[in-house]
Amino acid sequence: MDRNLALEFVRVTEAAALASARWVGRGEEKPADAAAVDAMRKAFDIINMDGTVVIGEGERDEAPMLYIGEKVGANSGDAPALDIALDPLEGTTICATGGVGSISVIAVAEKGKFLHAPDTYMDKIACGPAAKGVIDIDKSATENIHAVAKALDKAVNDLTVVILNRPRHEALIAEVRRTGARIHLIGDGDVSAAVGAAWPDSGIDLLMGVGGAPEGVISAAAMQCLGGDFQGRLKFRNEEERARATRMGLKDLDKKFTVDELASGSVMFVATGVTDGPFLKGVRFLPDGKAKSHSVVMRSQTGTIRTIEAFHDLSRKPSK
Ligand code: VTB
Repeated sequence: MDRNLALEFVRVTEAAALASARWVGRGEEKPADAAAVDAMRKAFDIINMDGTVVIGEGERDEAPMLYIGEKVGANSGDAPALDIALDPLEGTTICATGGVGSISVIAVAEKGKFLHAPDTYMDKIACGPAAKGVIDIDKSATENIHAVAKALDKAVNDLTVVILNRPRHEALIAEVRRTGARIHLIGDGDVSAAVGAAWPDSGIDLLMGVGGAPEGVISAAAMQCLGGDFQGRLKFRNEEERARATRMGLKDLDKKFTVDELASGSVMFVATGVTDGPFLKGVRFLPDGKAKSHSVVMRSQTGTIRTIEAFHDLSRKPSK
């Protein structure tokens, strides 16, 4: 995969982040998301690739743009065939409320290297490089917390676990509290939280609990670049969801997926902050029609992590 592409993709997440950042705190999720989708879709057209969306805004009949299976990129004929996992605005509610950790994100892999995850739930666990190999989603939260604390050479009560604040996590939260570990409850945005677990100085050591499966694949791509670890298991609420997973080609619906089974080969992860979060700052609108964005570009092949602060003159953007 051409390494220069990684730097091209940052334009795509920047465009989506700048567009949705206009909607921060306005209490409207749909237009915020639509702005991000529209900007991301347009920005893809300038990239020379034969891209296929494998994790996107939904199935073809439910999403007008960036649906699963949609072709993206200006394919000049000899362009690389790539699979794209994207979320133009991960954390629409965060954006609508001006909360913490909404991002625009794209992960890219060679053909067939992402799990084609259905839009169901996934039980997840994620940690940073120092604890890679010690987590196991089949073990109890208590066992995982003790294993991670040991790997990080920290006392358990110095560990911070991020969990989505949902009624379904009542028992998990109670168990984690019993271990003495600290908990950071989040309203949404478990991609930011998963990346945070592998990001130095984010204040997050571990992510646990059930979130979206598409977000799990995107998080796994980030972990491949950062050297962190991730495991997931799909969670279905009903037979319709199980049928959807089967339709997408999954055989063992109860399988424990390792990070390598979710995202493998040469992977790229590119994200731009919409609101401030554990690893990225949000968009700042500056005087004179300018704006500043903060992005990260990472590749699994080399492990290089670039953060990019960009100053934009919005009056000179081609889409204007
Ligand atoms: C999480 C969260 C996302 O979906 O994956 C969540 O990180 C899971 O769904 O930001 P529920 O809201 O039903 O718990 C999001 O909130 C939105 O994609």
